[in-house]
Parts: sequence; structure tokens; C-alpha cells
Amino acid sequence: MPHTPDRRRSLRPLTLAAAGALLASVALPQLTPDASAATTLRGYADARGARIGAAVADGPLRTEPAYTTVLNREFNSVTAENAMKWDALEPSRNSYNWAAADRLVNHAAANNQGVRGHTLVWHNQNPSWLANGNFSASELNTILKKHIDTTLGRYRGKIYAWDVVNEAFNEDGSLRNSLWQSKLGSGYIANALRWAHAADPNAKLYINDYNIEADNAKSDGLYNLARQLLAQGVPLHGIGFQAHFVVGQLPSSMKANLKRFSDLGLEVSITELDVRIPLPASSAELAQQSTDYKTATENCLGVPRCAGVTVWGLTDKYSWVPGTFNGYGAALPYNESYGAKPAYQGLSDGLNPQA
Ligand code: 9MR
Repeated sequence: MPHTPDRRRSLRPLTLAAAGALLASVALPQLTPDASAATTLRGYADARGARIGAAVADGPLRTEPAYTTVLNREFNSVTAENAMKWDALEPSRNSYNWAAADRLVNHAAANNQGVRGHTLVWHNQNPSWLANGNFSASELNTILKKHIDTTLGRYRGKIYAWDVVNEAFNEDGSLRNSLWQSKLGSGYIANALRWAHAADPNAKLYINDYNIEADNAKSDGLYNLARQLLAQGVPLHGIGFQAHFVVGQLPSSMKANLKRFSDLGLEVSITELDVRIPLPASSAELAQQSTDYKTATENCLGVPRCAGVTVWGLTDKYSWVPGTFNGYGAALPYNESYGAKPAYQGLSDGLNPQA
């Protein structure tokens, strides 16, 4: 090996007295535990140019300082858990309620967080005037375009990615017979993406779904649609993998499945990660949950074009899981008193390539 001069060797050795004087003159590093930004989830995510997000509920955002403390310290992205859904934004026709959505967008701007928009076209959480309106196809098209124009227009430039179409597929890979599909046919997906792109050309536009993390019939259906849309020049930019898991049951094909979408040139994101446990959770299950958080995060970030990971909530105090899956809970990285669970460390290690 050629000799490379070592600059340290050219320094003259310090006398003991000189060394002592030097030491006395410099501030000693603090020996207290390092709470610097670099060791938070968002610190690790920032360091690799990724998003670490949380779904935010409006109630605790308004009223619970412990909630916002964790949210601001740990996350560089937020998603409205409910506040940007159609029933929240337009509860009666042509009468809008932007308060909660604005609150989150403003909160994010004040705390240097990006916003994922969720969601524009869905079969669920539609206002009753829309769900029960019995509109013709042409009326429904006009209504949908207006919804997209109005919502994306209001937040133009403030939302880095939108879940434009949510949960459009059945488990067998066919398209769900939703209000949109049944009245407008499958063309509603391309139309929604085109309208969204015109309304906010800089937002990354996603199709988002659950049970598509594995290579299975449902993800095959979505893969085929994504390929067709791209071939037709439709502005589809990403796929959101919700990732609502049961502890110990991450699909082994997850990383390869995300990669096949990424290989189409699409972004991939985990958009709603949680890992539910049958209650009461044992310490072995909490440890397995930690591993699951780490593996899920690595499965995304290990794939080219993974934009990041969003967790569907922060704390077990506010989670959709116990209300939906009888006997299950404890799905999130923080416990009900905002203590970090083993899952927090798993998520952190998944974000930190040095862990
Ligand atoms: O977490 C949301 C919960 O508060 C709502 O009651 C529920 C109603 O549909 O929606 C939950 O969020 C869902 C998300 O919008 C789409 N994917 C599944 C999520 C969990 O149900």
C-alpha cells in the first residue's frame, strides 16, 4: 500500500501541562443521555431522506400536550386520520368544514412536517347526501371532479402526496363494486388521477389499499392496473401499502412485492402501519411486535423509491384497532401513557441503517 501521510503524526506532542491547560479551556461534552434530533425517528428518517409519518386525530391534537410533544419530536410527516375524508369536509352538499384539516396542515407547517393527504375517492366515510343521493353517472362525475378540484386546490403546494383512490380492490384482485365503480366503471380511477394532477401538479398521486403487502391475488390486480395506467400515461406516482398487520404475521413476500411496484418506476410507501396483538399483550408478543415494526420498515426502505413509512396513530390510547378487532389492541409504538414500547425501538432501528 502506498504511504499516505498521516496529518496527526505531524502534530508535535503536547506537554502534560499544555494538555491540561487546553482541557481546562474547552467545554467538556455532556455525559447526560443524548436526546439530540439525530436519535429521534425523524432524525433517522431525515438522515436518509425518508418520511416517518403518523396519522393524527384532531381531538388530541387540540387538547393533549403529550400527544403533540411526541408528534413534533418524532415525526416529519402527518396524515389526517379522518379530517380530510369527504364526510368531514363536506357534511352537507356545498357546505364545507375545513377547520380540522386546516388545523393539521397549519400544525405541520409550524413544525416542519410534510402532509400526506388522505383520501379523495373511497367507498367509505362519504357524506350521506353523496352515498344516498342516487346521482346519475354524469352528475357523479361532476361531483367527484369538483371534490378533487376544491380539496387539492385549497391545499395546493402544501401536501406532498395524496391517496387519491383508496381501497378500490376486492381480495380476489377484481375492482370493488363501490359507488364509483358501479356508476362510473373502472375509468373513474384514471379520471380521478388526471383531475388531481391538474389541480396540484406537484403532489405525488397514490393508489392506497390494504392486504396488498404480500404477493397475492389482490396485489396482482393492483399491479396489473398500475401497469395499464402507466402505459396510458395516467399520472399515477405511487402505491400506498396500508400494512395493518397481526403480530408475527408479516408476509414473507412483502419486500419482493414492494420491489415489483418500485420496478415499474412507482414510489412505494407504507401508509398505515400498525401491528395488533391479542390482549393482554405478553412481553414475548411486544418483543415480536418490535421485530415486526423493524422488518416492515426495512422492507420498504430496502426497496428503491420507498418514500417512507406512516404509522396509523402514535399511542395505544387512540387507535382504531380495539373498536374494530374484538380482543385486539396494543398496536402502536407508544403505550397509553406515551411511554415508548419495544415497538418504538424496532421502528427506530428500521429507520437507522447503523442499528
Ligand atoms: O382510523 C380511522 C378510524 O378512526 C375511522 O373510524 C375509520 C372509518 O372508516 O377509518 C379509519 O382509518 C382507515 C383509513 O382511513 C383507511 N384504511 C383503514 C383505516 C382503518 O380502518
